[in-house]
Amino acid sequence: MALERTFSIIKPDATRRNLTGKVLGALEAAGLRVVAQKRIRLTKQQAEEFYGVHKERPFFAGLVTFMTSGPVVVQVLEADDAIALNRKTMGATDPKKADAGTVRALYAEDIEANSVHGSDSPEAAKQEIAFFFSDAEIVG
Ligand code: FUP
Repeated sequence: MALERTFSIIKPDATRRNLTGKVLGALEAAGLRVVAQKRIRLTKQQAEEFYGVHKERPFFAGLVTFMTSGPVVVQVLEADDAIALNRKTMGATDPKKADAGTVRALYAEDIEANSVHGSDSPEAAKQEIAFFFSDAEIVG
């Protein structure tokens, strides 16, 4: 297994309910190490660009409104197989379908306000990390 980095967001529904620490604890308990982290408020332009692959989907406008509705915590996480490990720890997009004990099963409100984002491929991870962090901000 190779040491890998992935990109993660603790979303506005989680920061609003003061769950940043609970979510972070679940990620760390799974073996993911935080190597970069900052709390920011996404602009509409950033949210639209970040979720650009979904721009033709019916949920796009609602997703952008939600993602800009409050602070988020953006993170770079490191572990062996970090991308798959983080996806497994997050659970399915729809919390009703998420395995018991996953972050989304525990904390998500619904399919939109689903508490966390995690990159779904090495290409996405590279692109998403570079979207929010400079090399100097990542300290392994
Ligand atoms: P995921 O990779 O699990 O975050 O899921 P997707 O990339 O498929 O979706 C990205 C985000 O779009 C989800 F986190 C929430 C939002 N979404 C909806 O609001 N409604 C949907 O039906 C599907 C996704």
